[in-house]
Amino acid sequence: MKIVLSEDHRLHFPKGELCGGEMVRPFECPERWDYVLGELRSRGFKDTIAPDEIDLELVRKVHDAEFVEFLEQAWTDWHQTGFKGEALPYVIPARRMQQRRPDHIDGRLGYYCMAIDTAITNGTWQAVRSSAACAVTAQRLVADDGHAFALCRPPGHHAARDLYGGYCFLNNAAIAVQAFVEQGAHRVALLDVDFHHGNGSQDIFNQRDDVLFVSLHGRPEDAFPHFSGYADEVGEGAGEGYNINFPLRPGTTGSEWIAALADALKRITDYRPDALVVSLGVDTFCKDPISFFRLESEDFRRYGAHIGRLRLPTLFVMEGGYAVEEIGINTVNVLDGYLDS
Ligand code: SP5
Ligand code: ZN
Repeated sequence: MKIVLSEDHRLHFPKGELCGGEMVRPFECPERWDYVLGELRSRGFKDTIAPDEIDLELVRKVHDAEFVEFLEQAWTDWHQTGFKGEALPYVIPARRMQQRRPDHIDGRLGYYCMAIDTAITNGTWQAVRSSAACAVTAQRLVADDGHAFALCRPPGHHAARDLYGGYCFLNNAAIAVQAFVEQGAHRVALLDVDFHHGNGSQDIFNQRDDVLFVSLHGRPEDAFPHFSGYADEVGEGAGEGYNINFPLRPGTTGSEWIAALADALKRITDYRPDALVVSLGVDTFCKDPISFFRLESEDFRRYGAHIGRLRLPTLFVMEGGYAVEEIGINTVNVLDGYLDS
C-alpha cells in the first residue's frame, strides 16, 4: 500500500490547548505522525510519496470560499493586531446572538470556530493545505492500486463547511470523497471510525444522497463534540437516510465496537458504493488519554480485516489517536488487517 505524507505537518505545532481550565501541551502533536511513519517503515511499507499541490477549487466544493480565505489569513490578521499568543477565539455566537460575520479577528475566530481546543499559529495554513493535499494525492492512487493511505496531519473530520476546531481545519476525508465524485463515482461511502463524531463530514454531506456518511463514536451525552452524533441525525432533504450514526457508551469493548462496525459495514454494502473513504482515527484505543472506549491493539487488526472484506476501492485518511506511543501500532494494525483479509 502506498503512503502519501508531507513533512509540512511540523509547521503546525501550537504550544497550548485549553483543557480542564489549563493550557496544556496539545494532544494533537507532531510526534503522532513520527510514530505512525516509524511503524510503517518497520513493517515494510516503503512506498512513501509526497503530495501534489492542493487544488483549492476542489476544496471550495466542500468548504465555504470565505472560510477558506479566513483560514489562510487568520494568523496574519491576528499577528498584525498585535496579539502575542496563539490565535484563539474568546467569544462564540451562542443562542440568540447575531450570526453576522464581524470584521475584527476576535469576532471572525469566534464566527468560524466550533471548539476552542484548536489554536492557529504561523505555520498552520501551510500544514493544513499540505494535509489536504495528501488526502487528494492518495485518492488518485486508489484508481490504480485499489487502496492508499494518507498520513494526514492535522486531522480533518471535525471541520464543517465553514467551521474549524477539534484540531481540524480542512476536512481532508471529505475533500477526497469529493475528488471521487468529480472523477465520476456515483456513490461514495465515508466510514468514520475515529472515537469522536465526524460532525464536519456529517455537515458537509448532510443533504446529499451521493455520499453515505457512517460514524461510530462516543455518544454525545458524554463525548466531544457533544452537540452532534445522535442516532436521529439521519440527513436532510435528498440526504435523508444517507447519514448513519452509531453513538456508543463509555466503556464500549472491542467486541461490542466490532459488532457495531458489522452493522455499519452492512449498511455500506447495501448502498453499493463505487469507493470507500475511511476516516481512520485510533483514539478508540483503551489507553487513549481523552477517550473512553476499550479497544486493544489486536482489535484494530481484526476490524481492518472486516473493512477489507468489503472488497471496495479504499482510501484510508488519518484522523485522531493520542496514545502517542501506540498510535503507530494501532494504525498499521488496521492497514495490515485490511491487506491480509
Ligand atoms: C480529530 C480528533 O480526534 N479531535 C478530537 C478533539 C478533542 N478535543 C477536545 C478534547 C477534550 C479533552 N477532554 C479531557 C478529558 C481528559 N480525561
Ligand atoms: Zn478523535
